[in-house]
Order: sequence, then C-alpha cells, then structure tokens
Amino acid sequence: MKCFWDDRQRAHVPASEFFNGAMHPAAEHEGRVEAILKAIGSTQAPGDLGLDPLLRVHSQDYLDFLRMAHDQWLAAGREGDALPYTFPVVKRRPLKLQRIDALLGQYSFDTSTPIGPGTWEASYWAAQTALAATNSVLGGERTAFAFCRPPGHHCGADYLGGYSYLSNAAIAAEHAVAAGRKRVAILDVDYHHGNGTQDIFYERGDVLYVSIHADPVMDYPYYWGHADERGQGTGEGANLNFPLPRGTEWSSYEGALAMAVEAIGRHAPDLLIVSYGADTYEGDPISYFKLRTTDYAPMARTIAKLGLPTVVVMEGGYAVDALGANVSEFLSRF
Ligand code: SP5
Ligand code: ZN
Repeated sequence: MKCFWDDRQRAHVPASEFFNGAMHPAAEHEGRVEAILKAIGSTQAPGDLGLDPLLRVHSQDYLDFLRMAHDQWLAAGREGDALPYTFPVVKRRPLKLQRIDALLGQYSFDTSTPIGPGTWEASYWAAQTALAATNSVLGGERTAFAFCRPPGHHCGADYLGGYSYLSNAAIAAEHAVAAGRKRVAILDVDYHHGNGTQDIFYERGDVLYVSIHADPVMDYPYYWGHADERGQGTGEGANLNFPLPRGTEWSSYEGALAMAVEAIGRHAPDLLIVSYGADTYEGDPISYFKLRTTDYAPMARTIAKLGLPTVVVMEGGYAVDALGANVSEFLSRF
C-alpha cells in the first residue's frame, strides 16, 4: 500500500498533558513516529495544496488562532506549550477577545492538547498528508495510508482537543466531495469516539460517519459517541455509533464491526476513509479494550471485503512497543 508521510509532522513535540488532576507525559509523543515509520517502510511526501482544502472544514478564525496561538502565548510571557485553563461553557455573547487565555478556552475542549511552536506546521503537513493519500486513491490507487500525526478525529470545525488540531479524515472526505465523489463513508475504529469528525458531518446525508469506540459513559470524550446520536436534518441516519464496554475483546468487537461494515455497504459510497487508531490494543497505556496484534488482520479483511477505494488515516495508538506491528498487521490485509 502506498504510504504518505511528511517529516515536518515531527515539529509537534508536546511535553505534557493535563488530566485526572495532574500533568502527565504526553501520550501522543514523537516516539510513535519511529515505531510506525519502521513498520511501514518507504513513504512519499505530500505536495502542498495550501489552505483551501482545510477551509472546506475549518473556519478561518480557528485556523488563524491555531497558527498564532503559540506566538501569542510567548508574547504573554509564558514558557513551554500553550494550554487553556478556562472555558466559555456557559454560553456568552460572541465576544472578540484577544487575550491568549480567552482564545485557548474558546477553541479547545480539553486540557490534553498542548500547542507548541511547531504544532501548526506539523498539523498542516498532517492534513496535506491526508490530502495526498486521498488524491492517490482518487487517481486510481485502490488503497493508500496517510500517516497523519498529530491525529485529527477529535478536532471539529472550530475547536481542538484529544491531541487533534486539524480534522484530517474530514479534510480528506471534503476533498473527495469537492473532486466529485457523491457519497463518502468514514469508518472510525480508534478506541475513542471521533467527536470532531461526527460534528463536522452531523447534518450531512452524503458523508456517513460510523464509529466503534469505548462507551462514552465511561471514557473520553464523554459528551459524544452515544448510540442515540444518529445525525440531524438531512444527516439523519447518516451517523452511527457503536459504543462498547471497557474490556472488549475481538470476539465481541467483530459483531459491531460486521454491523458497521453492513451499514457502509448500504450507503454505497464512492470512497471509504478509515480513521485507524491502534489504541484498541490490549497494551495501550490510556485505553481499555483487549484487542491483540493478530486481531488487526481480520479487522482489516472485514473492511477490505467492502471492495471500496479506501484511504486509511492514522489516529491514536500509544503502546509504542507494539505500535509498528499493530499498524502493519492492519495495513497488510488490504
Ligand atoms: C487521537 C486519540 O486517541 N486521542 C485520545 C485523547 C485522550 N485523551 C484523554 C486522556 C485521558 C486518559 N485517561 C487515562 C487513564 C490512564 N489510566
Ligand atoms: Zn484514541
């Protein structure tokens, strides 16, 4: 499978994240890069399609914020990575505030997604990587892998979170629509629900979003991913969530995957985008499913049986020792 990657994605070097009342070493760290690159072998660098494909998904003000946030953080006299500490969850007037702390809260939904000096550059090239893989499939390749880092599926049109700054899979989907693909499906098999991708397409009937993930009653991102979230307006029925309990093994995961794949088949898409997270692995340090490395082979084969042009986009996966094997086990079955 053709694999896309840009070395500028290394520019994002988060030191730590805040959860459970304390700072922890960043789970989405650069050690993931070597692990995956070693496993996938040779990669191609993307071209530069500029900001237009990003603007099909994200608002201009959000992109401006993301590009400038760390400079503003330094200008405010701070050190290290920018993190928010206050959030406008009690709805306020749409204020045009300048203070970096106000902006960080406005555009973030958690405290685990630090913005460093290279975050914009890395995120920008992750999005270009997703676009290049998509173009390769639109151009006739059967499959392609976008090694996107940082990941994307928690990032919405105008907010970041969950180690995600640009919504790579959504950008890929919108690019395919702009290129004339009438129907697209996104299958999200990361351990966490892809709230950003869901939000972006929630009122769209042409882009189906299907996700299998940890039940948000127990796990991050809590406020999205429940089974009754089915889409809205013309998008009603085009959003499908399969929440599964902690401790889920392949024997019960495969039933959910069969239903997810069947729904995708019924949608009859021209293109499938798979948001692949290896954090469903039993050894993942922040997750609680029990999939084994060998389970990624039948997972991939089940998806591949759809016979659809497919772009695989990298999301999470934090067990660095097994990450390469988990990724190549998955990719090699397409
Ligand atoms: C792309 C992706 O996988 N993002 C995941 C973001 C999860 N961040 C929430 C961190 C809270 C983890 N709780 C861990 C408990 C460890 N015992
Ligand atoms: Zn995840």
